[in-house]
Amino acid sequence: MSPPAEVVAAGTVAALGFLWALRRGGVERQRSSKMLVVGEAAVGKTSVAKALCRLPYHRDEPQTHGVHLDLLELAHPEDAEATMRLNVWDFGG
Ligand SMILES: Nc1nc2c(ncn2[C@@H]2O[C@H](COP(=O)(O)OP(=O)(O)OP(=O)(O)O)[C@@H](O)[C@H]2O)c(=O)[nH]1
Ligand SMILES: [Mg+2]
Repeated sequence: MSPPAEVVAAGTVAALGFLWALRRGGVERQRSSKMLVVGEAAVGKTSVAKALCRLPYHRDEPQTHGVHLDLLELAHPEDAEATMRLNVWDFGG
């Protein structure tokens, strides 16, 4: 595993620290992403976000106030030990 870009940008000492931590087994790969769902009101953002997260469709889905968070967890296609996480931020329009 190579040091992430932000570690490389922090300089040689940070990159070496990362590599030492990796060698000790102290670095755990993060497999999470964030998706922001934005757009005009009542166009179906929440319905799409819920479908993506395998939640049931509601014909009378209430308006989203502020932001609503959903989580989609998926098995990694190549690493049976790993779980990938998508944090879905569904904003009210
Ligand atoms: N016919 C139809 N209705 C839909 C579809 N997707 C969503 N709706 C309906 O449209 C309305 C608004 O859907 P939402 O998913 O709440 O829309 P939203 O963009 O999240 O709305 P805000 O949270 O107010 O911004 C709800 O009554 C849904 O049931 C669709 O594909 N077809
Ligand atoms: Mg909504």
